[in-house]
Amino acid sequence: MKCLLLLWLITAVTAHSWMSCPPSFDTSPGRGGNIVGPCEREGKKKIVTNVKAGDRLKVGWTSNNHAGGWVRLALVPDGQHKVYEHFEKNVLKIVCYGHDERRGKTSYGDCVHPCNSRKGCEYMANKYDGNRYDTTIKIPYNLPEGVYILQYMSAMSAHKTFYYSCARLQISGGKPSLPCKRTGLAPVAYGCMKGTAVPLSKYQENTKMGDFCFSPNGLGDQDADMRKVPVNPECDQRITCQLSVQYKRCMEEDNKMKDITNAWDPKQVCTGEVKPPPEPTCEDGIKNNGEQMVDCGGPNCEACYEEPTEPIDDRIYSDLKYNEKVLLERGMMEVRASLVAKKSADDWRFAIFLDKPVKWTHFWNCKLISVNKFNTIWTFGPMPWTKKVKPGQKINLGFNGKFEPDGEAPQTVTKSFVEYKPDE
Ligand SMILES: [Cu+2]
Repeated sequence: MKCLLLLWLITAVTAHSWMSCPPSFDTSPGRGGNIVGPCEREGKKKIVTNVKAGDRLKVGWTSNNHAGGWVRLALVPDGQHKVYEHFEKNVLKIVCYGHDERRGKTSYGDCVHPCNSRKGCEYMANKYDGNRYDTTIKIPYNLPEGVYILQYMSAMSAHKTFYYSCARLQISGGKPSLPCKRTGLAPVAYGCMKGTAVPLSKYQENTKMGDFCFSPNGLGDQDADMRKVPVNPECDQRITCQLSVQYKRCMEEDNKMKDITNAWDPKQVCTGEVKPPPEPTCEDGIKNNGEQMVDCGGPNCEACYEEPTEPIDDRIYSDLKYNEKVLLERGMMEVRASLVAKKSADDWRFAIFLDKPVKWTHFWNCKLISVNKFNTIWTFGPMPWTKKVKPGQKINLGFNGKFEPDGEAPQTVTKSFVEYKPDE
């Protein structure tokens, strides 16, 4: 019985996934995933990756035939890495585990390793390209010089438990005096394929974003400079087809796999040039380039819809105060609008135009008239007690909403408050 149990344990820990970029605590051939955590066992020889404050670092993991789920990345000082809670309170971000996005290549939580995992010399430079088994992280500016442990945690595909993997980073050049208190949850990547067993909420349970500075002089957004070449672009997160449960199909899938000269050292010699992704365009099918929607709007592409204008003649207010408050890490937005009417009207419309989808969940002194399919244009009308407007009357409107907490705050492009005449 004991023998059987042991055998089961050994098979249970083979395959699955771990961090391959930067090299983890265990880079040995045939190692398995680790479900004990907070880190896998570390060998006698400690592998350290050297980075400086402000660097970008490629972080990748083996697909091992799996698809869907998330990866939580956290960073703590060496010595604090034996305790789960320390990682929970120092989360960097939650990103997609990945899946093969090519047509028909992913089914039932699996794809053929390496799936569409990026090769060495390529890196993720666009937050909407997050399904390829890697990401890059920003090394915070406010950490005292020393050794830190980067933790990977994922319950990919249909796995019911988390897998853990850690890497040792020597961080220098930080300014510990920078103040960067954060209270919210860590941002979650956009557009991830879900895992089938463990929901996102389990990755977020008891967590808090770490007090990290991502700008040289304060809080900042950790992915604002994602196009910057990471310090380890040569790192190939795929390792080899030997890890695939379908070795032959893996070899067919990506012939370049066999060119990896030292399969067990993920820090490969980069044979080609570092290949940053193509410059964003208005036709690439990705919401990038400051676009408002996919391939439209923003400073570089054509407008997604006709920009709203408020006809001066229809304006019925003299003074409009508009305050918006954004809780970036929680994905929450509040707007308070207060205005003073300058002439009388029997009915009115208040419209809010946003540069990113917001779902207004609560509003006061008004009712919803319409919203566009992108959740970016919202039109509200009066409640019975705010319908008739007299000169000098003050009207207060309130809106509470939610948005995707992917590190980007929505902004009001414009708003309009006009008289409404139904026969027009
Ligand atoms: Cu598995």
